[in-house]
Amino acid sequence: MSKSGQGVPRSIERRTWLAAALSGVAASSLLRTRFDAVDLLAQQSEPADPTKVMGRLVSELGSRAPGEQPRRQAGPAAPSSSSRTPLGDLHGIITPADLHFERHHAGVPAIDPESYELLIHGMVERPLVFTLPDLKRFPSVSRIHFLECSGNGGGAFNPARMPTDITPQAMDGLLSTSEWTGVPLATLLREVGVRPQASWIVAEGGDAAMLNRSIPLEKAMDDALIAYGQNGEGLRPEQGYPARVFLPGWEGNTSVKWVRRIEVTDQPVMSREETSNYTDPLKGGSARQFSFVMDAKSVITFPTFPYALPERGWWEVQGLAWSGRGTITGVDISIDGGRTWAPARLQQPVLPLAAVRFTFPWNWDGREAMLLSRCSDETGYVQPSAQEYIAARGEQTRYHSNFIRAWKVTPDGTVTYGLGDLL
Ligand SMILES: Nc1nc2c(c(=O)[nH]1)N[C@H]1C(S)=C(S)[C@@H](COP(=O)(O)O)O[C@H]1N2
Ligand SMILES: [Mo]
Repeated sequence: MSKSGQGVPRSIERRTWLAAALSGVAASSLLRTRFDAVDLLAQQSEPADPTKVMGRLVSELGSRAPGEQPRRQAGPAAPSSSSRTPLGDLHGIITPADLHFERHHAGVPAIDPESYELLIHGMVERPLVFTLPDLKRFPSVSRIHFLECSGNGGGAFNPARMPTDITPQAMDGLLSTSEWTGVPLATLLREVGVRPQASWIVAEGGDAAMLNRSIPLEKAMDDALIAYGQNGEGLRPEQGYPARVFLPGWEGNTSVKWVRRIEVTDQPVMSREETSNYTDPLKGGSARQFSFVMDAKSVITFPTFPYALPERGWWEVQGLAWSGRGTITGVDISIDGGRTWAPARLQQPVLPLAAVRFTFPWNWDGREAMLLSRCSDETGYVQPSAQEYIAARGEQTRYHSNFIRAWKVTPDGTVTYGLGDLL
């Protein structure tokens, strides 16, 4: 009881208590009336003291706090075909399902789970059709993995005009991490019986793009999933409901959504998505093909544009690091544009082929600073500088852009993308 006793009239308090003491279905309508009355009064008495008013009742579906409204953001190039995860608004490593980035070549199809079928055929002993309930009868696994579009970070370097006013979401938000649940593709391939001569599979989506990609049989038999679950619930329609291919650590487009057909073959099909798209132009007019693995990459998510540090003193630099080759083993931070480096702390859990959150306590002295992060993985791979990256790949390719980003903090606290200053 507060000393002043202000807030809700005593009679209502008693009724609230009475209502809360009631239980059972028969009392539910009575409860609703009582609580509605309390809610109305709570609205009238500003500012409401939450310790004096019965709170909002339970609900079938939760919602975010009014002050926490992160949003996906349409991509700059093709606004209707990709949206980006608000990397700077999130904590830990899991992306809430409704904020998982999207990349659709022909929109989100409406697929009836009742009539959904996955056909596996080609160089197999027994071609089979699996319904969604069929898929769920097999032994399931749940694994935490990142998914990244190979076009992610394409805006981090522009030889014509380096951006400064770009957020981590706009630059690298085609990255999300989920707990994916499904059946190992190897289980299904054993069920149909792969012929010894087979060496590839071709997965095809049931959307209007009918996106298809060739995948080496070795990967399909290793850690590939047919996923139907995402962070504890069924896949979101945007993520491929009712089931998608999920290839841990590999470029996003190989994780074929709304998968309806898998053909076992002895060669890649050379589809549009692996010839005109998703090959990486190199210097001298050649191109990399089948650049499946996503290279190790780290991005600082705080402090970044458009944030302004209000004062000098202790700030926690934060970000995410991930590698398609395995587990992240370290992240180093530089506050002086790469002259000196110091190790960041890796927050648990540190999982293979999953984003890892790193943190670095920084005592800002109020002078200009240039913040960089550089990660390495268990294979010894070290995230390259932009100079090293451009020397190896040239200035043409927009895929697999994993070089070190830079954030410039000026004495007034303003933070902008600063890579242009380092080139
Ligand atoms: N059938 C189908 N699968 C697809 C796509 C698509 O358009 N159609 N887009 C691909 C691309 S380019 C990426 S990056 C990932 C994106 O997955 P997400 O939308 O769940 O984030 O799905 C891939 N699988
Ligand atoms: Mo993609």
